[in-house]
Amino acid sequence: MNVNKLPNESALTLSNQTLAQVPSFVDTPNYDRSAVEAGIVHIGVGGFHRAHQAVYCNELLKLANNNQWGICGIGLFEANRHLSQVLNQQDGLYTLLVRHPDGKVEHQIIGSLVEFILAPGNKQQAIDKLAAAQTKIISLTITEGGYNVNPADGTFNFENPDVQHDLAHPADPVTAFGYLAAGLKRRRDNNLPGVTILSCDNVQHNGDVAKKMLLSFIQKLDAELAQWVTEHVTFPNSMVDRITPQTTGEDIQYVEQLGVADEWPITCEPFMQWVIEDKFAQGRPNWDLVGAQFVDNVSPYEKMKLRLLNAGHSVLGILGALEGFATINDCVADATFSQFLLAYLDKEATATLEPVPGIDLTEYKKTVLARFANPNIQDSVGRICSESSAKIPKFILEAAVENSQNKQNVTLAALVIAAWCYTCDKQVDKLGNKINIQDEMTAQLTLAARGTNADVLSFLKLTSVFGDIVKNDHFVNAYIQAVHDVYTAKASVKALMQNQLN
Ligand code: CS2
Repeated sequence: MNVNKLPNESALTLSNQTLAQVPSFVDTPNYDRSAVEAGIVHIGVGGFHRAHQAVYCNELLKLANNNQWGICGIGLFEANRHLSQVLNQQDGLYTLLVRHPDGKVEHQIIGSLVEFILAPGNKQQAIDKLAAAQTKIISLTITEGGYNVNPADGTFNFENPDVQHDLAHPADPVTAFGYLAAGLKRRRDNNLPGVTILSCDNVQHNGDVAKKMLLSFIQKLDAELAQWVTEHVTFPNSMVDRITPQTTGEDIQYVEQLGVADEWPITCEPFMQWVIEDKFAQGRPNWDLVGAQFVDNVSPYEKMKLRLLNAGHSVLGILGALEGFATINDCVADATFSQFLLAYLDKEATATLEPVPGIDLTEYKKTVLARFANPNIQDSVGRICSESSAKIPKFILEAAVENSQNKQNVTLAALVIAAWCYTCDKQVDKLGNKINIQDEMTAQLTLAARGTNADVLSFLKLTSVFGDIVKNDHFVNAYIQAVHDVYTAKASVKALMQNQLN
């Protein structure tokens, strides 16, 4: 977070005690927070969770008889310490700024997060919470990379040193899987009923993936526990959506001008969507009363969202970084970028989609473009490009592989991957400015990309990101041409994008 604190003496420090004095134009929780129980434990309380699931829960808590569906957040990492301090000091309250394209801003204080545990230093407390009888749902936003999947074969990556640590020291976990295993073991040992593990990450079949990865891990640890989990725990798939940029110093100042001192407000777009498979072990909140959708099969919704919205973000982000654009709205304001994006969505992404019940894909794509264009969201290209090594395989490559198998067009995806290779190799945009992209795999990506001169396929041979796509001739042919074009154009990708449109 880019924090630029501006002390405003008269602003109210947000807490339970000051809630009643918050100006009336700010929507506040109208329910008794002291009566709310945390039936949901959520791992990974990033901005997205606070703009999405916590908001659905807040709306539901406003309706009668839903007190059991508050949230206890768990932060797994030391990096969550600041968040923990802020939330604890503000009694879990924070301000949501919903920014509309026309400049209108809705302000809302969200009260559904009633507890927060910083796991490092409080491991037992975190495990106790996962194992508490009151906990009916454990939800996750642990990021695409957090599922620890080997891209080459979809198996659990046991080589991860943190996983090895957790297998050797199951009572002292550091990974999400280690914590889940410890919490589930205690539930089983205490003869408690099972629980629902609800993945809210941008991963196709996120519930199935969570189940497969967790069971692989637990099987190694304790085969009987794995059997218990299979019988007692459910893993609904879900599709989640709301664009949530990183909080900035201006957001904090904006809230202060409203008269509220909130150290970590959240900004988001008006659009929100949540489609969930109705498969809960111990009941569930009626999120459908506040806009979520329960369905039997989430797959078409997930695929649509990942391949249109998330892929669209990566297409713009990767190409936009080379062009020197700072935000996604800057990218789509450029005609070549918006036309290229539409061409990618129409020619390469839509070709891989099945019909989605109740959704007109042409309309959906128009909405995606309009959402990206919202000038008040200012979603940074840096956020979109961060952790591309975990995102691009799921957002773009899976579709490219399907298109290759069907001998469909893959040249637009190939251009994006070639541009990503160039970025990892040279790390400067077309104006010569340094491109800084946060990625856990930066070292491997850079090394692989730097081999391109000697071996044009060097980048694609990074199997931990690309699986075995290098064996796919249809994609490889398009990629070789794209690498040649991008390296000749030296970061000036716009003309190459234009060529693809002619
Ligand atoms: C983005 C997502 O991380 C990304 O690259 O595409 O965070 C996106 O903004 C959300 O999935 C929107 O629901």
